[in-house]
Amino acid sequence: MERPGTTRTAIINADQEAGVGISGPAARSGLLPQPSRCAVLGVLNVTPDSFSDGGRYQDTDDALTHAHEMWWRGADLIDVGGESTRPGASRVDADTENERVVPIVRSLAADGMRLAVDTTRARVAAAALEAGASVVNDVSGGLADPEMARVVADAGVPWVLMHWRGHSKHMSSLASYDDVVREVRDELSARVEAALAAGVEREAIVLDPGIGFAKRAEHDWLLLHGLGSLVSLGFPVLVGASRKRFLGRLLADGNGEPRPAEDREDATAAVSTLAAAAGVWGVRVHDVGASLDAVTVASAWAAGHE
Ligand code: PMM
Repeated sequence: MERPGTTRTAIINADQEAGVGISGPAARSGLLPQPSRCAVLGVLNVTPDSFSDGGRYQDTDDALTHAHEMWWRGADLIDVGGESTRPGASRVDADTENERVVPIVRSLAADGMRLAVDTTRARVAAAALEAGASVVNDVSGGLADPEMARVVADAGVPWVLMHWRGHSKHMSSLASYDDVVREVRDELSARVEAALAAGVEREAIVLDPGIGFAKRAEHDWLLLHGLGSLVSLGFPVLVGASRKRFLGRLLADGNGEPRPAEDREDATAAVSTLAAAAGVWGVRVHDVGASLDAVTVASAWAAGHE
C-alpha cells in the first residue's frame, strides 16, 4: 500500500541513500519535513498518564501499531514522548523515560519513519537521536537541562523550542501575564539567543507557543489569535493544541462540564485549519487523519487550487 505523500517518502529514501545521518551540516534543514502544506506531527505518548492518550500505548506492540497507523495515514513526523507533561504531572526519572522511548524510536526508525523525540532531558534526546530520531522536541525550550543545547548543536538536528516557565507540577502557578503574546514572543526570543550562543544553527530552530503550558484558557486563545506575531519572527512555528483543556472548556455542556478529551477532535481540526492559514509550519495532533485533511484544505484554499 502506498502511503500518502509519496514525494516525502522518496525524499527520506534519497536522504538515506545519500548517507545523510543525524549529524553534520547537511542534515540540518533537510531533517525538518517541508511538505507543500502545513506539516502534521502525530503524537505517540508512551506514558501511563498523559491527559488524552495516557496508558493507551504503554504496551510496545500497541505503541508501534499506533505509530504505523499515523505514519500510513500521512504523518510527516511521529513525536515520541515518555514523560507526561499534563498540568500537575510528576516527573519520571531519566532511566524510565529512556526505557520507554528508545526501543520504540529504534524500531520505528528501522521501519523508515521520521521521528521526533519529545523530551526535556539531554540524555534522553541523545539516546533517541542515536536510535534514529531526527528532531528534538523540547517543551522546556532548553531551560530544563543546560546540556540540551550542546546535544542538539553536536547532532545538527532541528530543535523545537517551546514556551515554558516550569515543570508541569507547578506550571499553573506561573500562568501570569500582562501581555501574553508579547511575553511569550520575548521569552522565546531569549531562548533563540541562548540556542544560537550555544552553537545551534538558526535553520535548526522551530518555535512553539506552548498552548496549555503555564497558560490559562484565556492565554491560549490570545496566543492563537496573535499567532502572526510569532510567525513573523521568521522561524517555523509549531502549534500543539490537540484535545487540550481550553477546547474542552470552550465546548462545555449546559452544566458547565468540559467536553471530554476524546470528543475534542473536530475542534482540534478547526484549530489545525486556522493555524495553517496563519502560516505555521506544523501542528502536533493525536488524530493525524482529521488534521491532515484540515491542513490540506487550508493549503488549497490559500493557493486557489489543489
Ligand atoms: N504539548 C504536549 C506535549 N508535547 N510538544 C510541543 N512542541 N508542543 C506542545 O504543545 C506539546 C508538546 C502535551 O500534550 P500531550 O499530553 O497530548 O502530548
